[in-house]
Amino acid sequence: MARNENIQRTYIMLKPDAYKRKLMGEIIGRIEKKGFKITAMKMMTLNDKVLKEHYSHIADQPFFPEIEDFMTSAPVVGMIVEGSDVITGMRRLMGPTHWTEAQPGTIRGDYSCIIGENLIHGSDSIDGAEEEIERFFGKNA
Ligand code: IDP
Ligand code: MG
Repeated sequence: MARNENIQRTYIMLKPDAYKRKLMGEIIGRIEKKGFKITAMKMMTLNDKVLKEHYSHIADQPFFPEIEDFMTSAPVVGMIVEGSDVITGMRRLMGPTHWTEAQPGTIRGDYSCIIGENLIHGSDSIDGAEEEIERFFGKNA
């Protein structure tokens, strides 16, 4: 690796639509092929409590009950992903939140056409990533 690389880690989560549509392998493959390193991975089913914490910034939105139903409807796969500028890098690989804005070639641009069901979560800041990693993998992760 080059010297000036800004190694970070991020919390990535494949949402229930990835599980139901059997797109988990495809998405994990894209992360691996990009060159980022998956250092932890687990499948789990979320409950309302952890979801409210994870999505506290949208918990008062009118669409939140739908998100809650969707996010608890099937397993998710949580991952810690490591690499140079991986927080921004993963957000680029994912594409923007709204599929109408996501370019083909991105995960959301290629596979999503429903706003709430956009396949993948990725942390949006260093502090956010550390908080989410602790939430889903514990303090010592
Ligand atoms: P992000 O996942 O791209 O970081 P956030 O703004 O953190 O986007 O929102 C969390 C999730 O809430 C989104 O991924 C999406 O599934 C859902 N969401 C955001 N805005 C809307 C909306 O306007 N309608 C329905 N669902 C939404
Ligand atoms: Mg977000």
